[in-house]
Amino acid sequence: MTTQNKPIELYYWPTPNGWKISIYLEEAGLPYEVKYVNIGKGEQFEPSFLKISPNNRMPAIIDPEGPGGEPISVFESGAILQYLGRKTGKFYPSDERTRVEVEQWLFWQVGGLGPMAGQAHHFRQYAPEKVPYGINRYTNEVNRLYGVMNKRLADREFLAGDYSIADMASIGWVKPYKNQGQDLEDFPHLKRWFETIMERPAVIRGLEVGQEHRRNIAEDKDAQKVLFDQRAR
Ligand SMILES: N[C@@H](CCC(=O)N[C@@H](CS)C(=O)NCC(=O)O)C(=O)O
Repeated sequence: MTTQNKPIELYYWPTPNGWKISIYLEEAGLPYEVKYVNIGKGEQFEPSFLKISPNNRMPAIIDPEGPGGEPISVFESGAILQYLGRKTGKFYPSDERTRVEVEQWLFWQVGGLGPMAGQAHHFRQYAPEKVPYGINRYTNEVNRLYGVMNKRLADREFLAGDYSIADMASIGWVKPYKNQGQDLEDFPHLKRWFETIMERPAVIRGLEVGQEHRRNIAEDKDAQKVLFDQRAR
């Protein structure tokens, strides 16, 4: 059992990428302290945050009790999940075959489902002009990815063996399926997976973290300027 005396600092905003880590920390029972990074107000550009997350994106963590008992910071949600999984031995199997299974689906989420669903949200909800090409392209791509998950889940309960960091990475990106133009009735195995995971008490708690800060970016022009007008600095 991992004993963690000092809480893990979670740099967070309540979005699908942030939820991955609040869910993990709740599932693993690790103590943590939430440091809100208001991405609609530009707090991701604070020099102190860029030091731990040079890509100006949350989530990130600082574990005061990292390797050798020294602090370590980690950015990129997939790397954070792997780090925490190795640290605790929970939800990230150490057997090589099952670990590879989990990693394939974790990277599938981080490199595929997340970015494509993000673009679907962008073109469907946030783009100031309705661009049919962008809407169709990303709505179709998310539809394809949901189909891949649905097939995968036809003969197994979770994406990769037991419930794992791969499922935790994906659940928050399926939660807003309506805003991605999808209908879970078209994907019965995915729907069953979604409903099973959404009932887990730790998932419910993880999704609740900072819920009071959630804003509709579609109605917030200042946040749109901060988030959608970025160039190299
Ligand atoms: N690949 C990153 C993506 C993280 C990400 O896109 N985070 C968004 C919120 S969901 C963010 O911090 N955006 C701030 C910005 O765009 O400046 C990860 O998986 O951690």
